[in-house]
Amino acid sequence: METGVGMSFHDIDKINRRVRAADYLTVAQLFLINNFLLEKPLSPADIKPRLLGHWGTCHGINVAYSNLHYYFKNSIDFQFILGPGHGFPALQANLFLDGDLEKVDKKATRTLSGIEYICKNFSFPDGYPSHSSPMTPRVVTEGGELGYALGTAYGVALGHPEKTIAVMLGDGEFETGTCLASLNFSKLISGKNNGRVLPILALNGYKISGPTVFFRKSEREQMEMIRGFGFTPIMIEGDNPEKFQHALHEASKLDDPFIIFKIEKGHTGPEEVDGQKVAGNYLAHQIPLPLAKTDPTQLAQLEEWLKGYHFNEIYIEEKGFTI
Ligand SMILES: Cc1ncc(C[n+]2csc(CCOP(=O)(O)OP(=O)(O)O)c2C)c(N)n1
Repeated sequence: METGVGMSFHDIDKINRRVRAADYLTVAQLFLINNFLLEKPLSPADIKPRLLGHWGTCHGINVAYSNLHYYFKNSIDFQFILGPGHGFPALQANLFLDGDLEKVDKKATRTLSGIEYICKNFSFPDGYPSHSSPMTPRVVTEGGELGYALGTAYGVALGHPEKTIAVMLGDGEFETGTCLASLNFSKLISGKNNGRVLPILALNGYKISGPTVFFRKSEREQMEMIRGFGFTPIMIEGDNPEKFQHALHEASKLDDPFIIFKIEKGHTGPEEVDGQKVAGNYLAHQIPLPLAKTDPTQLAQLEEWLKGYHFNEIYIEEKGFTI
């Protein structure tokens, strides 16, 4: 059956399932050292002794990556660059799901043992760093120091007219001089000799400890600022695949498209912790359940959060991944 923008319900479901899988694997990397498929009730022993990493940006990355993956299939002329490098567990989850990670790291198989491997090794000495690194397939920027992703994307595009480079930017990153100055590249690098750069600004509203400036502008100011730099803005909101696919289709018809992707920070994660609003707030930025190992209430919240992705429908031990 076809939907309004020509996608079948099967395809919409396919993207949604992939996002759920990537979200689950993201949260698992942040929290779990055991019980990766939740075969038993979650216990304190299943939780990492030291919780490191950043949740808030990850769902947005998983939505963007999954939609780009669906739209561009496996084109070798497509490249993704991640600005908010602190969202590395999300990038890693996607590289794992596509089997790209396994090609460079034989232990990262798309099996329970591979899931265990990426979780145990995330942000661990001698394991994977907390951000992209030379171990990350097709990496061109580390993302630890915010601001360089957009300029890097234009660098990748230089002299490669066959390429499309989607570059995800954080709205906090969008306050750095480097990122803002790189918007000028749209006036300097274009035409038939270079690749296409597709900026995707993840407008989740918050940086580490407060709201972002761009978020507090009116929609008219947001759109006009982007237009003023020579781009045509396309604004979408939420994680509906149809909207995202439609935006990518519209972008493909433009010379200098710029997607403003409004997505709640920490969406799909805990709404409230200890009486404080977390999803849709700066408190979603890092570890939203910092006491998951020692506080039974937070442990129960984590279990409920993980179960909400229904990963058992996506990964079945005897069959492997069903996506
Ligand atoms: C140049 C630079 N300044 C400060 C930081 C510290 N920092 C890490 S994450 C973060 C917030 C990023 O916010 P945003 O770009 O909006 O990403 P998201 O909200 O998607 O996590 C900051 C300021 C940094 N990594 N790089």
